[in-house]
Amino acid sequence: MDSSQDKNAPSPIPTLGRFPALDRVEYPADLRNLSVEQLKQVADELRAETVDAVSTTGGHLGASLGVVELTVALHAVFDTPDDKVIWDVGHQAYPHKILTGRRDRIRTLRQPGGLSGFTRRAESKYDPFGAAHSSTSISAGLGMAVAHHLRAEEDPSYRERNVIAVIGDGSISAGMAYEAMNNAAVAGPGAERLIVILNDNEMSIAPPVGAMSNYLSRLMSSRKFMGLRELAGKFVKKLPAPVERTARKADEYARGMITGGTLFEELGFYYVGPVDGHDLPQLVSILRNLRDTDNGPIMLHVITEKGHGYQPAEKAGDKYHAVAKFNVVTGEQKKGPAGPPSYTSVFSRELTRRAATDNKIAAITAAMPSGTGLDAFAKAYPDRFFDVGIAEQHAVTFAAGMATEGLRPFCAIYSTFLQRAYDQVMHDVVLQKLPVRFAIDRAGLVGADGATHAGSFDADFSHLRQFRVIL
Ligand SMILES: Cc1ncc(C[n+]2csc(CCOP(=O)(O)OP(=O)(O)O)c2C)c(N)n1
Repeated sequence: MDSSQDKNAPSPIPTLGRFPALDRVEYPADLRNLSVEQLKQVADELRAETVDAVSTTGGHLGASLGVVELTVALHAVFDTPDDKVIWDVGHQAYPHKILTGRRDRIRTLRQPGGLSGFTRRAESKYDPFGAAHSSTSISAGLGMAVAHHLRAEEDPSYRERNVIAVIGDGSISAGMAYEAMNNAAVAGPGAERLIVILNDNEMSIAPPVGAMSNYLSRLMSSRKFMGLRELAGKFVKKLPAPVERTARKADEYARGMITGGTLFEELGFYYVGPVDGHDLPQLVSILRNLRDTDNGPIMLHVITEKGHGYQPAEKAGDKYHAVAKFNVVTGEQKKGPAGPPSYTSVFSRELTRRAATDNKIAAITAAMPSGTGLDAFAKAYPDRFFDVGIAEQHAVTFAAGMATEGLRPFCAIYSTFLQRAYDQVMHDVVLQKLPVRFAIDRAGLVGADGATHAGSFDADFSHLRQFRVIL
């Protein structure tokens, strides 16, 4: 999507030097009596403020720019912080932080003593759940929704709340997201207040991989954007009686009863979409409908563009996923002084070199081909390279399976994300004495990303040597 031809195109950056609309919004309540036109101006200024702030701190820019309209619409429609908005991973929450009383500290992002680059419960009551490792939002949101119901049963003054989990198309590839969806339809009363928003920008850090990603692309291309007319059919209950029958047909069509349901409907979700995630007026009216329906759990499929509204980030989604400090006008990122070769580059070069003479070597990443240095290996040996998506547990056991058949798999995973697969390391690799090699990147303390990204348990791997697993 080129924003210069887009009807929802935000004002070009960096022409905005002042932020008259944004200046009047300290907390989400300040959005709730604004017209849609005024909200649009807030969104444009919020985008410019996000670019300007991240240019001075570095951080996750692309994902944040993609959800500016969604952030404004969510806070305008829902009664946050009592209604809960959970941002999966949390790396796209910079605009959310600006609108929730943290604008004055937004230029301390990722600095010592400053705002976290992710959501943190300790930082704000608008962050109902801390994140940084992906794919936790549906589980946490479901837990909150069910808990609200139980508490309301006990205490009649307690009001049940909407819970909104915003999850990306990359993060929904992880097993944990499916475990949560599998449970949502049967979790009992309260679960109907869960709204999952699938933020589909057809990007993870790298282009997303796997059957789910292909499925979402097909879903997107086989259906035109859902407009307000189709949406009306989704909410039959709210329509006057004479139009109900026609609307019910549209509802059945939209639910997939006539055309064949979506995967989400098969799992028991009420699927709505796809909708244009940069069309603020439409987002506001869709979210208002979802807020007032009892049809949940709901899956709202929103299409966005990573980096939307800032050309350098639109053009190179991968390079602007996370950025160093940069020049707003040119988009040029500041390079630090050259240091000694990194662990990543040495591993990348050496593995690629050895694979030339050893065709049993295979390499596995969980959605981080460039971060782990395996992109070079992928180019040279595409048949022996496997990006399994955000699926660390699967990556480890998949490698173990390969090792049983005589391959030499190298599993390259950041230390912090390997925490998710400790059971697989122990149960599937170590106890069976399978020669899987782990290249554990970003070990130890990592700085700006903070505690969630620290490889705090690396030292514990030393005891695995007794099992003669090569580490
Ligand atoms: C368990 C885990 N593995 C890997 C990562 C590294 N990571 C951070 S963001 C990201 C991509 C997320 O893609 P998506 O959910 O589509 O969100 P987008 O950035 O496109 O908004 C990855 C792989 C992580 N945060 N957590």
